[in-house]
Amino acid sequence: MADPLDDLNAAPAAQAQAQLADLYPHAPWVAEQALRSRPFRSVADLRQRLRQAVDDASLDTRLALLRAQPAFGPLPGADAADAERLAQLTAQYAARFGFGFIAADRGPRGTPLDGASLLEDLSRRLDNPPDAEQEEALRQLHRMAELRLRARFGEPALGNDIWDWHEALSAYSDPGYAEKGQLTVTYLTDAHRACAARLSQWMHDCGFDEVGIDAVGNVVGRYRADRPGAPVLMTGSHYDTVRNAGKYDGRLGIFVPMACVRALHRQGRRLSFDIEVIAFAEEEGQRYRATFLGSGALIGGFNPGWLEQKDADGVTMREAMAHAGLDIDGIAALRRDPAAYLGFVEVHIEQGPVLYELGLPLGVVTSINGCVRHQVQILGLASHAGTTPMDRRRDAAVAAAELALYVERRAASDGDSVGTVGMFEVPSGSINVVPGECRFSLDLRAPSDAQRDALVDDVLAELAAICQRRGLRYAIEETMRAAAAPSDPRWQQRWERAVDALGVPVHRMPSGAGHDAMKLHEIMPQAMLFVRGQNSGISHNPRESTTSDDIELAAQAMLGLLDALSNDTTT
Ligand code: HGY
Ligand code: MN
Ligand code: MN
Repeated sequence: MADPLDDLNAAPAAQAQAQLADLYPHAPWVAEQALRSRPFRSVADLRQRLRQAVDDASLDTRLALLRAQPAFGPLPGADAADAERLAQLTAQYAARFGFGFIAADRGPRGTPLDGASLLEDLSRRLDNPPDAEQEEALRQLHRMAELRLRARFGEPALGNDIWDWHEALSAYSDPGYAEKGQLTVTYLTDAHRACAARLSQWMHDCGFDEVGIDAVGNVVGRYRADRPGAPVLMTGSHYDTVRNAGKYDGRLGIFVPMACVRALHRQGRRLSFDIEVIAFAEEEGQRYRATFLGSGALIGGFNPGWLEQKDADGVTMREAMAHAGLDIDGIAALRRDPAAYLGFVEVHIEQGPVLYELGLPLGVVTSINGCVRHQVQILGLASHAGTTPMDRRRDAAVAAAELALYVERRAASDGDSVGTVGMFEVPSGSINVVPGECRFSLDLRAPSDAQRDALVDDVLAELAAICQRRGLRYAIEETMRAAAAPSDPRWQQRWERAVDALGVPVHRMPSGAGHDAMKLHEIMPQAMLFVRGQNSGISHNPRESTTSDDIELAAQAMLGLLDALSNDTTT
């Protein structure tokens, strides 16, 4: 059967134009401009050329493109009230932005969106600043063109399956969250263990030769090489989540390699190395303060002191592990011998807006920011809110708030550091009591360890100064320290070549988020691939999203990397 892309590349200009004319309604110039770049290397290349044609156009031309689009509607399944609300909101929208509401009517999987989602999206986008909304409307046009191209060039089959796996796994959530339709899977809860069982089953179904759950709850799948005693490529990410999380953080880095192994298995192919896919049991440090526990155990970094840490219900990690049937004595043996490994690669959703705003599906990570976290307790004096004069208070919460403002100023002053007070609590506080105690967290990050440590030193010095000035005491515990992890140049280049081979522009970028790769970095070379997040890349939030088209490209990139590695006799 002829390849439709070859046909498009070979077609006379008028015929090629006719084939693409409906991609951007009432704007044939977009396809015309893109066709000047023929031959397209891939459908991804075609999509980028179409996007580039719009990006290269003048502001007036882009506005005219938006204004030329047909009116939005009708809402699927809308009743009279919805139709009325749609009419009102679209009128407000047009008055505010000067063009009609534009939205892809199919979601990240390519399936139809319901009326409620579309109305919610319209209502949310009404709050956008005009220039940001113009960019968003153009992104919607590109997404509609991408969906139309599926009709000609086929569905993203791998991407759709991977997307569906995320949906299925998100059915498991911890009590207190599941009932609210929220996704929270913390270390060794029943939901967490159900995820491990499901992942094990899927790995078996994908054709892994060995699948097991190790002594800390990692799910480990091994797909053997074409020869005995071959080196191992490790890949994977975490399956635990933050509270009220998105579905893709961590999990995308498990499912993409699983789908690659499934593809190899279906083709009856073996590579020159074993592939070890690991679903790390704990990275987020939500139930217990320990973080990167799953990947840390593989580098000999499991701290036995963690076993006595207690969760919010007073359950120790030791008790949770025993309840889960894990063999604590087997933890030390999990340490991997680096000599047996080629390296570690991780696919992860970007968790930020860079790729979304650049209009790129993939990014190659150059370095992962270093991070230090603390838990802090400030102690003052609880006293009557009505009778304690303002100059006689020892208010622990105000001191913590003063430090939080300092963290914001000080981190911003570096330009590329970040500082967050993510947890902030007045234990047993009352509306009419001056807070005598305040507990809060510190999360400080920077692209290099030296910059990170300078930030930490300054913040801790300010904490001491504030407490000194206000007559307060404080206690502080460092709960995590992860070194900045620059990508190994050879492995970064492997990702770059794999992305380039897809006809996707290679974009290099740092990671502000921490990842399991920074743990494996301590014993073997590593590099990561980022996948664009939808909704401006929001993450650690239920609106986290990615399309099956972008997931497809990530899977194809990984397959390309695996193939190239298998043929690379220098490894
Ligand atoms: O916090 C982080 O950077 C990661 O998501 N655990
Ligand atoms: Mn995370
Ligand atoms: Mn993550």
